[in-house]
Amino acid sequence: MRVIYSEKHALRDAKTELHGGQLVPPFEAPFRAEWILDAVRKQGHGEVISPDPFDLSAARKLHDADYLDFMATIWERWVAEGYKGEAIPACFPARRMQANRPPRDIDGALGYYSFAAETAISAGTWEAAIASMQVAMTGAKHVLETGKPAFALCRPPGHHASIDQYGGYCFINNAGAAAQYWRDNGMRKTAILDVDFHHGNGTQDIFYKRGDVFFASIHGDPLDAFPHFLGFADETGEGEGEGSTVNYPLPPGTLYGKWKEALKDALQRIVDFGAEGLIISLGVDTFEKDPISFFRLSSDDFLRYGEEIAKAGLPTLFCMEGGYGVKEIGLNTANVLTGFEAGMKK
Ligand code: OKP
Ligand code: ZN
Repeated sequence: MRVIYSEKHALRDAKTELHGGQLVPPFEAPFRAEWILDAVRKQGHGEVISPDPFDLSAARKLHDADYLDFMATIWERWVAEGYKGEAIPACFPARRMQANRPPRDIDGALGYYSFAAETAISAGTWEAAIASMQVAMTGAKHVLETGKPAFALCRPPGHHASIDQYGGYCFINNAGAAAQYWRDNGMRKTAILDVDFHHGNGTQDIFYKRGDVFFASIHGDPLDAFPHFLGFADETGEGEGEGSTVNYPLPPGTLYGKWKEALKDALQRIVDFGAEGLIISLGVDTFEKDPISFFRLSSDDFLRYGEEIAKAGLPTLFCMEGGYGVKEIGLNTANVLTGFEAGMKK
């Protein structure tokens, strides 16, 4: 399978993540992309290309202009402010406060344009985020032009990035940019299936009122897992998007059997919707040994579900999202791609 990768991911190398009351080295770190690239090569997915230099015009259809301006300038503003650490928000527009006036003050702006505090902004973060989006869009272009699948090795991930907020290690919605590319280049309907352990709140937010991009997510129940405040089964879309969002929140300890039922249901819904292409937000943090998640998929389960996805018979782009800590993130990612290719031949 064609792989798209950019060395610029390494520019996203924050030193801190707010975790358990401490500033720890981030779970979302450069080694992830290297381990994944090595493993996909090892399984023969060796045709690795660099991304095309796409500009932000697709991203502008997903994210608000003021959010993108904020993201482009926050690091230099933070440095000019004289702060010593990385940029971390500490005050948010919570219940019964007003969330309609972007503050002039930098601490206020950070809270306004984010929904969580674990993700520290550092030098190079924005450049890496743009490269990650380009990786996804280049993958989308490849799939559209050839009809063949592709793996966009995106880093940083994207599925938590909403219309106007970053968080959960995400800044630009990469899968969303890929879907937008398809829409702008002739596909009438597309679908994003998010199999990362965490709910794709950003992707859902972006497409919630749109009827042209179906969104399905299988994830840890928000009552038990990040991002906590979105991803419930009663969220089904709004307006033109009514019926084109579906969530499968699942409990701690979920094994492949139950997870696969959700996957099959989601794929059926996507086929019924009439999607002409499928984007998989591919997080491998559903793995039993993932350090921050609670599903129990084994490495072989990733092969199996890759095969299931191929049965939908759609032009498919895989966009990397999460998966942390253990060496198996490479194996598990490569297994999905290998399983998918095996399923295509059946
Ligand atoms: C990003 B992606 C750990 C709690 C979780 C943020 C998780 C972001 C996951 N201290 N914090 O969806 O894999
Ligand atoms: Zn995740």
